[in-house]
Amino acid sequence: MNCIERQDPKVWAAIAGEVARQRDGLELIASENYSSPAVMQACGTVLTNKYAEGYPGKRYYGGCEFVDVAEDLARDRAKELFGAEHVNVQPHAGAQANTAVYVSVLEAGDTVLGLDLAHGGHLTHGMRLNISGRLYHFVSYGVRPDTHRIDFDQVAALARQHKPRLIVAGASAYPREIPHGVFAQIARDCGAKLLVDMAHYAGLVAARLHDDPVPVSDYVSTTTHKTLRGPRGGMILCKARYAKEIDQAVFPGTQGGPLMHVIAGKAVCFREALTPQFKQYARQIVDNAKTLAEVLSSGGLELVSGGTDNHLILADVTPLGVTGRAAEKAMERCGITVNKNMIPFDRRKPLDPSGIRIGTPALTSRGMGPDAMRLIGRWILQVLRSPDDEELCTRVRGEVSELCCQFSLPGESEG
Ligand code: DSN
Repeated sequence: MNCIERQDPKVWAAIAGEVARQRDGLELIASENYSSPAVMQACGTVLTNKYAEGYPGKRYYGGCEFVDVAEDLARDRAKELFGAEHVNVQPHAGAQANTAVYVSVLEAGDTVLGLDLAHGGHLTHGMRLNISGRLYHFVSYGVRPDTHRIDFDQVAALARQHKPRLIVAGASAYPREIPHGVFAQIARDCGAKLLVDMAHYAGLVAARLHDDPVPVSDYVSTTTHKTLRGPRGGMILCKARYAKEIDQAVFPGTQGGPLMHVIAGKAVCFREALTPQFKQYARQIVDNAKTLAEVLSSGGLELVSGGTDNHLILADVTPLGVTGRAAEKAMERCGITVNKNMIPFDRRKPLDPSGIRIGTPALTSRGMGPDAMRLIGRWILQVLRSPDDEELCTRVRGEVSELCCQFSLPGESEG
């Protein structure tokens, strides 16, 4: 019995339930992953006890000599991994990373271009209830109706018309590679700065499989827990000339004490991402997504943009006579976890949209490959064609469990 179980059985029951859920089900949420035991151990250390407001060598508290080592390791490794001139590893999450960039570049009321949430953007790219949309004047660009690719003619026209101070590129539900250089040219032409939010595909950038935003952008923000497979957290990369303003915008601008245990986890993650094995892992994420996309598309799902270049698939499920919400629920009952999602030009509402978003980073971390993807694709199609068929659901649930038994969670087989 461990000490949580002994002291607090209710919390332990929740943790144990989640362990079983993650082990016995198929995790296909595009923004989730399984971090390594080393990353999780770093996050569960005494570093959580330490206050360290400030930066290595310039802290507002004594006793920071060891956390300074951890933060320097994280910064140096992130710089090496992404070829960045400056890195801030303190943002608690991607939303905080984006907010800090906004605080450093913008005044309230300034104009910013960002991808429409309904076309694959993110809450922090100007959604009206988010602080980004409340403080700044965001103008949304979208994807083309025929190709579902970013409409760069529209981006350029909006940039000429609105003369934004900042352009935000990057997405959370966009299945194609983003050509960051095109954004950089548009930003240069209108005198704007460029922020690329690569949270979803940072692992693919680290593995040099996706167009690299770092050389062409002023700022790059990311989370560390999606394709990058680290602890839950955020990070900002920028040109050296912006280092002072970015560091000030994170602390004391928008955050207090950094989460030093998580920063240690980020350092461990970046070291893992520098290995050839990580590159192989990232390649398999994309291969798996392409295989799954082919099966789903040939079974009648309409894929946004017709397929995928990265770790995710956005599928219109309505051709099978089911909505996004019903699809999510039916698949969940069978042990397959995805999220309902708006598709571009969706006629339905966000709480019951036409689509689902499916991602392969987590299952790839379990070691699953194309054979498993083909099986999973067939199960998804069967369930979506008959979402209320209890007998089918019981059979698929059993088959999902059998597959999960063959692929342990990262580190589990090490005992
Ligand atoms: N909520 C995350 C996602 O699922 O894409 C983005 O922050």
